[in-house]
Amino acid sequence: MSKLSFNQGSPQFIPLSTYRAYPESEMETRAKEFYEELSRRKTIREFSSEPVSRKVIEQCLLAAGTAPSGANHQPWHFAVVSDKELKHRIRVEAEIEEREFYERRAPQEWKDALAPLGTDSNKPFLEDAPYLIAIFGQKSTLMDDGTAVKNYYVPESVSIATGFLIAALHHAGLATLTHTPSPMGFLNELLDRPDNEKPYILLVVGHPADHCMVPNIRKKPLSEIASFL
Ligand code: IYR
Repeated sequence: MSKLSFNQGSPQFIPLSTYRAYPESEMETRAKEFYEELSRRKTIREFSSEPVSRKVIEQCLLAAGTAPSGANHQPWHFAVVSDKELKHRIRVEAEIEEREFYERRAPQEWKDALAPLGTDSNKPFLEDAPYLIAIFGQKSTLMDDGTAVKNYYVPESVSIATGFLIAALHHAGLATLTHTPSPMGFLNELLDRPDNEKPYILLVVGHPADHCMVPNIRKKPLSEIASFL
């Protein structure tokens, strides 16, 4: 019997009612259109401070929450930050780690790999963007009685939910940056998250700044990312 209220315990099955089938030609069109929509997404590093409706963010988080997860434990938490002072504190802490990374920790090979992206330790977007979403993975789920239930495939589950979130935000007309200051334990402290949670990604969300520039990079063609056996 599962202790988690969202899982029913002994198997309980209901008919699949949400699946939709399409004729083959429509499937091809839908697949192509979805690819075209996603291929317009670019990671940006120059955000405008134009406000974003909380409703849009909430709806996109619901989309992220539909992701599959190990044993349906949904081992994620999204800490949504819009408070100016808190964003400032996150920027200060992130830049400490980033300076350490760029000036000391990063091996030359890593710095060479980042050169085409033009990144450095200065992170103004952490204050410019209207929202920062810190994505935490939960090693265990804490029950009301204080006991902990182990979660499974946490990195996989959190990554899938993050992918859904990025796609949903893009679809809604927002831009993102998947920022990973490392280590980012400071997020637990600043955002008051418990020890069973580990920060995975700090997602920067908003509209692009006027005249936003992006690196001139490309995605690999199908032949380089897939094999059919
Ligand atoms: N976290 C650093 C470095 C960085 C690392 C990778 I891998 C990137 O794709 C981009 C940046 C930073 O945010 O600058």
